Parts: sequence; structure tokens; C-alpha cells
Amino acid sequence: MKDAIPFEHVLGNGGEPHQRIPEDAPHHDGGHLTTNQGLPISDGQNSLTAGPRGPTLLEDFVLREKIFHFDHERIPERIVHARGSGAHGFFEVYEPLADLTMADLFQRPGEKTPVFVRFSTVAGGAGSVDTPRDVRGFAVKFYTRAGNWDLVGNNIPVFFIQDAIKFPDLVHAVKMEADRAFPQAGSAHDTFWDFASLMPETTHMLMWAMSDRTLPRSLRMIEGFGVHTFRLVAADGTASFVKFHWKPKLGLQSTVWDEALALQSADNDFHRRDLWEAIDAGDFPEWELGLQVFDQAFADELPFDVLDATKLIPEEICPVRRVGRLVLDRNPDNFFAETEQVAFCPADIVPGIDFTDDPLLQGRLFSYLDTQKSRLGTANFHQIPINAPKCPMANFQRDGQMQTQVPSGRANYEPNSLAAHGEDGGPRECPATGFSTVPRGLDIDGGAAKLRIRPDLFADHFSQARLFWISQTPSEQAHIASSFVFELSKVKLRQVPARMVARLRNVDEDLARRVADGLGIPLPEKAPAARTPVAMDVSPALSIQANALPTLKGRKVGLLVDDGSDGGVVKSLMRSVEKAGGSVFVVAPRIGGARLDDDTPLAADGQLAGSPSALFDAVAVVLTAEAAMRLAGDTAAVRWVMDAFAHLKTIGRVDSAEPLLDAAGYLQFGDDGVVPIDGHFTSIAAMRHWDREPTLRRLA
Ligand code: HDE
Repeated sequence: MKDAIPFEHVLGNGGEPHQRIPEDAPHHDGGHLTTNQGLPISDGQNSLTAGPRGPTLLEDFVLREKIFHFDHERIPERIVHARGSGAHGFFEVYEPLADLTMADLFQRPGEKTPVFVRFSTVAGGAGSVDTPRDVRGFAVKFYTRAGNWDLVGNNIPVFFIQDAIKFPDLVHAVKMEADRAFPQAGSAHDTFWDFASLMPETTHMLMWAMSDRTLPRSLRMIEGFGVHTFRLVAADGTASFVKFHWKPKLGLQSTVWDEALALQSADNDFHRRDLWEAIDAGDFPEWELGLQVFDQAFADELPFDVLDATKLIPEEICPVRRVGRLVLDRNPDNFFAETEQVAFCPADIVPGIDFTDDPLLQGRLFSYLDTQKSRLGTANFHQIPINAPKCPMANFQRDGQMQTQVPSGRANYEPNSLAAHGEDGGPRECPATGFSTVPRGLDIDGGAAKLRIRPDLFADHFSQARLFWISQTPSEQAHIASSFVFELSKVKLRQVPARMVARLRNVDEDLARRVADGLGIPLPEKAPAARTPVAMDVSPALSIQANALPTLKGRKVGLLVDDGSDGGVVKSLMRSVEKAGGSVFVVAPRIGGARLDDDTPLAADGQLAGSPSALFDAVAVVLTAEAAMRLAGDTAAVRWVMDAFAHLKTIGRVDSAEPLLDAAGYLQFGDDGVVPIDGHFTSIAAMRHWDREPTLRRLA
């Protein structure tokens, strides 16, 4: 076979007029390459030039079309939630919910409603890392038979602000600062804390944001919340209030802060890759949809307002009823066409679901439609396949940029009587099955006055912040206090940390003292509270650690091997981890892998220097004494063990690996999470050893 013509050869015009595709390039059956007009392209490697060394000709429409299209490949990224990952799947209800709602997707158990889900971080740009401390978006588009329903939620059940009018301020404050354009994707800076410390209503959300909820281990292990109170409406018109929840089948799990930092350097795409690989491997992530349903009488009894998005309803006083499951079973075919172009809108609801007067929700009903026009460039964005409903869609809206539909006939208005003349009169409204807003009297205090005022109970900013605090384990509380210290320590505006700590005294005196101590500032005077907080009972459902599932399902064990490693131990470890639903990721000093002591080769999934232990839920070290001694002189190996220990993970080891573990310096602790590799290891591999933390990290 003839060799490819080297580029230099072409430049030198060595007798060949063109750079060509090498003849040994793999053939494919994808049909002819064409222009956007369908014209077959004869040469996709060379521009049209005047002679071999002459100028490129304007006439080259193939080149111009290609570069023109390329120049316009990017669209404006989302102003918030720019960094995201999506997946297709389905939702199915467990039993008919006709008594609660006429929403079509909740009527027939076993029937699958297609969904597209997009998870996101909030503050960073589209190219930012996956693991900053940040809220995660959890947006679900249900393609139901009665239209698309978008449940556009977060992994935290409350929000920073109560009124949509504050949203641009919040977002400006948290995103990179206006003059310097940093920091990217993080709240630990002046403007965010300046704003937050001046806005008492942010307090409850700040408690969540400073907790491990904002450091998820995997998108597959986060909860989701609709945040606002919505309504469910039955066919007979009976309406109830509802809060939507997503409960992950794999349980809730987070990382520790130091681990999240390590992950940022280990893998910028940690969450995106994790989601993709799980779905690709057939290990489909799953959530249950939970409903908290209540009526007006229940709402009236609560010491807070259910229209206030900074408040939750504890599960202990209004249980979450699990009514169906969401399964993500297909990765996108194309990131841009699907994940980037998907357009969610909280106003997309279906008959059987309705809004409430939550002022944050009301603002969102406007914002999302508007933002899609700016991002996707046309009012016809609903025609993009990922946004188009999968049920019939017909109306008299016409034309506009990028119109792809070709409606025929004269009917572009209604009412019309064209059908009486044998013409197609087009669709008609459907009073019986169509969406109708729940009829209700307007609940306006002070008669019909137009006011810029918030309801009284919105002024209680601290009861639920305190509820969150008292519902955390001591370890979680230490993480929260330490995150406040970390974030406020990055703030250069001198007035801000003290202002924040003064506010925290309303949440909990101990928390405020710990943060002040951590910052090294005197405890400031307590900030006044707009409304006296009420006492609430502990809500165990709010703790991650108290609800951790001791399962290896969906988790990864990192296994460090080198030549001569014990093949028997390696194989039995792999068997038992896989039996427990987890997977083993083999790490070796060389990517070619290792030859085990029984002479079998074991391919590596990752090379040691590029596969730090932060990537795994637990680690196992199976090395000969000789290899362990060699690796004791390699910082990548020593840090591998040190970090696993510092990130509170279970470490399995064979005795001969001791030189490496000794070099990591932690064996002295006699820790019960450092164990031989046997059934016990597998049973505790998913655990984090929280009691280890005070021995190795100073927390606030
Ligand atoms: Fe959003 N939000 N938001 N938001 N939001 C957007 O819409 C907005 C709020 C949430 O994966 C934007 O398409 C306003 C609460 C998610 O594509 C924008 C207010 C909650 C996503 C917008 C809020 C969310 C967005 C940016 C206050 C949790 C990503 C791009 C009134 C319940 C969806 C876009 C995706 C995205 C506006 C508050 C969740 C600008 C005005 C509360 C998950 O329209």
C-alpha cells in the first residue's frame, strides 16, 4: 500500500498537487460528505487556491460554508447552571394517583413516560470543573402524553432568596467578580458574602450550601427537590398542595472538602464521567419520586409560610410518599443537540399540576421562556428535537426565525369556519381535557392593594436554619462550621465576616463562636432578628451521614497492584466487590498493568500518577514487599494511601504492602478502617470513617 503523502512533500510541491487522505485510513459506510446544500464534496482536505502556492479563492464555497458554520458553533451559555450533564430515561408511576391528580403520567402503572434530565452546577461557566462547592441543578423534562412537564429543581430543598426580584443580584454576587473575572465557580469571595451577609433570608440556604450537600460524591447520589410548593389537581377539581422530592436509590453521599479539592485536580469532569460511565455500563441511576401532599388547613397550622422558598416542610411532620421511579438508561447521542439545547421552563406544566403564588416561582415562570429566546435565538426553540413534545402539538402560532414546520392551508386563526367549506380548519381548544388554572380567590392581605411587601411569616429567617443545624451529626456540624471559616477567610472586605457571624448567632451560638474562633475575630454582637425564631424538632431526614446506605452499589474500589501481586487476593477481591454491586478500578505504576504472582497479566484501568485515590470510594493495596518498598519512594503512591486515609476511606491491604502504608505515616493510629482484604473489607468498603477525622484534621 502506498504511504500517505507527507505534508512537507505537498508544500514542496513534490509532484503531487494535493494533500490527500491516506489510503490506509479506515473506510466507513457513512455515505458521501456533502455541503449543507447536499452537494457531494470531492476533496475535504484542501482549499481551492490559485495554483499550489497561490492565494485561497473567495469562490471556495465549500471552505467558506464550513468555516462560517464553525464560527457560529457556540451559543450563549446559560447565565446560571451553565455546566451540566444530561441523560435520557423514563418515569413510571407505582400506582394510579387519580385521587390526587389528573396528570396523565400518574395514571397507568408500568407505562413509561420518556424523560430527559440535566444536572448542573450553578455558578461556574460551561467549561468549569464538576466539583466546586455549589448547589446542583436537577432538571427533569417529562415528555407526557398531555404535553411536556418540566420539574426544574435543585439538590437542596430551599433557596437563597424569597422574591424573584433579588435573583439577578444574587447571581451577580456569586459569579466571578465584575472587574476581575474571578473566582470561577465558587462562592468563597467578597461579593457573594457581602450580598449574603446583607440578606438575612439567605441564612437557611447558606447552612445547606456550607454543608456536604454541595460536595456530592456522584450526581447519582443526590436528592432532588422542586423547592416551591405546587398544586395537584384531581379530575373533580379537588386541589391539594405538593412538594416534589427525588430520592436516590443509591443513597445520599458526599465527599469531604479536601477530597473535593483533590478531585478538581484529578478529573475536571468527575461527575460528568461518572454519570456517563455508569449509564454506559448498564448500571442505570435511579430515583424515586416523592410527594409531600397537604391541604390548606395543614398549611395554616405551620409556623412558616408554604409560599416561602426559603422554608421546607420536615418529612417527619408531612411524610414523603414515594409514588414512582425515574431511571436514566441512555446517554445523549450529541452533547450540544441535547444537553446544551435542552430548554427547561417551570411554566411547562400539564393538566393535573398547577402553580402557587410563591413569588420566586412566579418570577421563574417568566424568566425561563425569556432566557431560551436569548440562548437559542428563536421563539421556535420548542421545535428542536430535545425540546419538542412527543405528543401531538398543533396551534396557530406561525413563522419566526428557524421555522421548521410547514403548515398547509389557510387556517392560521381561530375561530374559523373554513371546515364548512371543505378546508382544513385546524385544531380547536378542548375545555374538557385542556389545562385550566385552579379557580381560587386571590389571597391578598389588605384588600386589593398593589403592594411591594412580603408576608409576615417570610420574616422568620432563622427557625429553619437552626432546624438544619440541630439535625446534623457532630461531624457534619464541624464541616459546616469549617466551610463558613474557609469561605469567610477568603473575604477581603473587613466588615463582612463579622456581619455574617453576627447573623449566625441567631442560628446557634456554638456555631457562631466556632466560626469566629476559626477566623480569629472577636465574637460580634448578635444581629437583630426580624422575627423571633420558633423551636422546631430535629429532622433526622436532613442529615446525609445519618441516612448513608452501607452499600457498594454504584461505588468504586481502587486497587493498587504491581508485578508479583497476589493473584488469589486480587481475584477474590474483584469477585466480592462485584458481587456487592461495586466495581474495581485497577491502578498500576504502568498502564500496561502488572503480571500477578500466578503469572496472569492484569491490565490497568489507570496509571498511578493519573489515578489518585480521591477517585475511589475505598482502596485496596495488594503489593509484594519489594514493590511496596519501591513505591514507598514514589510520592504518587504515598499520597495515594495518605489521601485515602485523610478522606476517611476504608483501606484494604495485604501484610506485604506495609512498607508503603508505613511511608504514608498513618498506621500508628491503629484505625479500624485499615483492614485485611477479606469479606469484612467488602462489607465496610462503602463506609466513611468519620471518627478518624478529628485525629487528622483541625475542624472548626
Ligand atoms: Fe433557575 N434559571 N432561576 N432556579 N434554574 C435558569 O434558565 C431563575 C431557581 C434552575 O439544566 C435559567 O435555561 C430565576 C430556583 C435549574 O437547563 C434562568 C430564578 C431553582 C436550572 C433561570 C431562579 C432553579 C436553572 C438559566 C428566581 C430550584 C438549569 C438558563 C426567580 C428550584 C436548567 C436557563 C437546565 C436555570 C432563572 C431560581 C433551578 C436564567 C429568575 C429556585 C436546575 O432562566
